Amino acid sequence: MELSAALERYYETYNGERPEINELYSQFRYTELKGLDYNNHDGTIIRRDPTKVIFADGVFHVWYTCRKSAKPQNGCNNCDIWHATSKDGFTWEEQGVAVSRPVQPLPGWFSVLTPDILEWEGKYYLYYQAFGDESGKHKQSPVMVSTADAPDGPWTSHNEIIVPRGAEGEWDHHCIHDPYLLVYRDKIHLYYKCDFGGTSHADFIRMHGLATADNPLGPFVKHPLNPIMNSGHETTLFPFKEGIAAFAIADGNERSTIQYAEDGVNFNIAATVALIPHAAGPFVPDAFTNADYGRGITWGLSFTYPRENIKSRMLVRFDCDLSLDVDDPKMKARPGMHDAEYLFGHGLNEEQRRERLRQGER
Ligand code: AAL
Repeated sequence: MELSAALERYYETYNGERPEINELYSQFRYTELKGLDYNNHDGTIIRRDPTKVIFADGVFHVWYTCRKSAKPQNGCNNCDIWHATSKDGFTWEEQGVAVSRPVQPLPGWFSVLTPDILEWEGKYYLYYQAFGDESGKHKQSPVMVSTADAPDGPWTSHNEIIVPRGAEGEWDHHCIHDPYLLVYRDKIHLYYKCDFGGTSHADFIRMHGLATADNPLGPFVKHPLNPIMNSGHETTLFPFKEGIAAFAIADGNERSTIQYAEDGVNFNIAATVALIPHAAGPFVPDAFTNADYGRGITWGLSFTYPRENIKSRMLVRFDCDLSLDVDDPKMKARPGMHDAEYLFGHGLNEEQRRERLRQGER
């Protein structure tokens, strides 16, 4: 029987006939972390962009962009990469700086941020954006790496660019953001995001690319099909069944979706979700095991801003059920309505209201 486009998609694209049984659909639940101080969110301490969480030596580890300053500051300038550990994923103990800014003119002198972690042959590799320019503009941001024998460091910077920006005119000319590492099909996979096409944060087009390598220090070879995701902001991916699942966060026509690529390259929408975690750094037990059948994720860290200070940033925990080993129907249930207070909290602003009242008068 001939199928409409919608029916074709219904059978071919989704992992189940209803979201409730779609393995790549989940709600997201959030919890405030214990143990990390923010000076009452006065803007003198920000933490954001967590790596994926790993488990080593009996504890969970995470690294993240952090800035501690005498006066409140906005944006991602003057940041270093910090490290925290936890026994239960809810209470975290900050261990201090893992990687600090190198001296000018080395890439990263302006800020080192948005790290991710790779474990490879018993060593640890932190990859991060190396800003040499002012945050908020088209930043000159290639990827750098530091290495250590243990998660607690000490970290040694390789001080060379590991993934360079594309040439002028190429889609990834302006920056390589959000490096994200997985070991898949015998190769190190480094997914990344690039901003292009616009002039400011508000009108950039954002897409994701892939570079692969046999060695953590490279050479990383960019995939000929790049960009391989047309939407999303920060990169969050995990091995799932034979392929790779990815969050498309915040930007693009396919934002707020979870996507799946059976080959780690050709992504399709697998589910549309609400409250997707920003810069999600999940705990991915099989991130580096070269698994031929990925098991998925149930929690991780993410970041947002505190109600007291829209310009500040803080880490939070998210939970979900995107795992083949867990079945939590509460995470799969149809989301309820929002109450009126929540809806009115998303009301028109004064200008929009005046404009609509004027239209009503005509
Ligand atoms: C983030 C990431 C990158 C950008 C900025 C800090 O959320 O996409 O890291 O540079 O915003």
